[in-house]
Amino acid sequence: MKIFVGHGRDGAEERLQKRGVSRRDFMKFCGTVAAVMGMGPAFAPKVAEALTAKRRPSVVWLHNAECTGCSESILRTVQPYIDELILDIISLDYHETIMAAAGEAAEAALHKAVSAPDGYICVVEGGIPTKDNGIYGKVAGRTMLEYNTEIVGKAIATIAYGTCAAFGGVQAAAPNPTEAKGVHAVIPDAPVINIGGCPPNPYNLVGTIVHYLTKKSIPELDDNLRPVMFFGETVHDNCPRLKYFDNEQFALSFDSPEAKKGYCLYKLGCKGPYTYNNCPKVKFNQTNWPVEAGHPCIGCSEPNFWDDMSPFYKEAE
Ligand code: FSX
Ligand code: SF4
Ligand code: F3S
Repeated sequence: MKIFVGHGRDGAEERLQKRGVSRRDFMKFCGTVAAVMGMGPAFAPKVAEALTAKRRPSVVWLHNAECTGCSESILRTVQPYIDELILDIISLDYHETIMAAAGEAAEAALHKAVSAPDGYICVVEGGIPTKDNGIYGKVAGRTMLEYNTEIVGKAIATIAYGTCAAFGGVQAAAPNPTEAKGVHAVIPDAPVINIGGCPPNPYNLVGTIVHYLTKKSIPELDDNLRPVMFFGETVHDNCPRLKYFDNEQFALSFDSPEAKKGYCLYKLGCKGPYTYNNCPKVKFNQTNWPVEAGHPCIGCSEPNFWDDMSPFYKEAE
């Protein structure tokens, strides 16, 4: 698959059609985005309109300490057109993992994007190491701490995509040797939207961008700066196994007949009641999500989940 980074600004629909994405596929995608945002099907044409506008927001995408699963969750979508769509919605001017440019050319692209007169949206993946002035994470000779502070600081808004960027994530788990932190903790004055999840769901990213494009504002956020439209309910609230929880029918081992019957996984460690995310509704690749696949929710969209939600395979105390 060829990804175009820093491409021109003609109609998105036209470009998608050239790459084999039919109008039907596109409208289906817009309908799903509308549903994920909690809007009815009547909102789908508005989504389409926002996504096909000639002027798209310039996006600078930074990588810090992380596993890159957040980008992978977009790039490995089952339907090959979804990653094209997502990357086409935005004018992705700088993305360290997928851009073709390297070295000085990459640095020049970054400089051009951050100097653009219309401004830019920043998407950040990964936690920021802060110990010893940030020397444990560097890109192009500068610490992640330094360039995040500059680029996030100048952005119109920043989307901290994934639990690492939002809350520090795995590298911030005890003993956190690099004193890694989420974007908001490092740059508290910048407008930041947290999309929790390790990995996060790409539809929650698209929905946030569509909200910004259609309403010209950032969505309502919860106390952890996550959009309420995606993180307003717990995994447990919408779990298909909830009826078993209510009837106190629990699977006690993964290979038990009860597990096969779809009984509740609470006693096997499920943290769904304490975890705000829309996985049961949106699923990954519109196909499946941990609890439906037979695995307890480990609370991956919550701050400090590696420490606070573990041991993952033990009933919560
Ligand atoms: Fe973290 Fe993302 Fe988990 Fe991985 O970039 S949220 S470790 S899926 O990759 O940052
Ligand atoms: Fe709740 Fe988890 Fe049981 Fe689902 S499996 S009902 S999320 S405790
Ligand atoms: Fe994460 Fe739990 Fe969803 S582990 S992917 S929030 S089901």
